[in-house]
Amino acid sequence: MSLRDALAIPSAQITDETVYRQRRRLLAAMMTAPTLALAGCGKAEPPPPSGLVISPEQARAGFSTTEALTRLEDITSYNNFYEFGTGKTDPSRAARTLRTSPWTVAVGGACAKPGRFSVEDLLGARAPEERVYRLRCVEGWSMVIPWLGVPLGEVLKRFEPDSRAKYVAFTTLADPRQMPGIAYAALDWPYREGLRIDEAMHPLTLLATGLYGKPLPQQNGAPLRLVVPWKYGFKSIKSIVAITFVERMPLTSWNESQPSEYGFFSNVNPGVDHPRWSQKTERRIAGTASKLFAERIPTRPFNGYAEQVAGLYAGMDLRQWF
Ligand SMILES: Nc1nc2c(c(=O)[nH]1)N[C@H]1C(S)=C(S)[C@@H](COP(=O)(O)O)O[C@H]1N2
Ligand SMILES: [Mo]
Repeated sequence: MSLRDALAIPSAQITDETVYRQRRRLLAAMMTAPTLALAGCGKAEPPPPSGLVISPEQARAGFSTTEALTRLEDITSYNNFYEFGTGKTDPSRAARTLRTSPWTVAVGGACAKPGRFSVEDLLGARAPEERVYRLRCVEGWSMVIPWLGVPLGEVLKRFEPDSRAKYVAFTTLADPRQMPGIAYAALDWPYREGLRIDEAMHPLTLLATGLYGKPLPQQNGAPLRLVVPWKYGFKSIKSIVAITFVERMPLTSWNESQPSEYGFFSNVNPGVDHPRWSQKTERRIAGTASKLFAERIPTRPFNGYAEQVAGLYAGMDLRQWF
């Protein structure tokens, strides 16, 4: 069985985080199995602290990391999803009522094959793959999350964007009956985000459908959310209902609400501070440390993905295009 096959264990078989971590250790053992067979009764190398198995290719591509994972409990109870309230624990309680099936996504704009699609049809035949990414919120905290998803570029290609498609705009559901936060003008609803087409097509950009081997919890943006690991977390828009290819830089919710604080690009950049807080360090909520005792670590340019993405911004003044 290949590593890829092993990771395709149906999500229904994976019950919780403990099982997920055990599965990673099992995979580690399988990777060293040939050596074991030769040695007869040898002992496998202990897995890295997180239990992750990272191939050099995955590491080079930025698709995974050996950094300690954030606990499932923290990923699902410390959220930003303003449609369900602005408190960190609001979404974990209020989003339980979000109906994620059936769910349709409208794809349109500058492309040859627009339409309305179920999540299944949108994703096509491609099986979700695992990506372990750092998530850095502009508020100064970060997590390490094992996502499941499909590269966004692979999905977008099927709609045959044309030469006018310079950007891609995304929209979140805005249903006041399901989303109590919509009653408050925290943002101008619906939540909107956007990427330049080359950012959208970059292999690191993920359309996530799950985490920790299971479908996405509602508070994390079920059934379908964007994950752009080198940008501040607010670019990773949740519960997407529309994807539109556009010619001009689209208006995005945070940029619209506070243009001097939140730029369109919003690449993680310790050299450019937010007007109200420094971006030089971050509280890493991971491993056994709870959110209260999270360690402060230096923030890296492009959230540690500079090798993979810095080239997208060659020649751009990143102070001007923050
Ligand atoms: N629709 C929508 N998407 C959203 C948000 C939101 O409020 N609404 N918050 C963003 C912010 S600020 C962050 S940091 C991440 C948090 O994702 P998580 O709760 O899954 O960690 O989601 C982003 N996507
Ligand atoms: Mo955020």
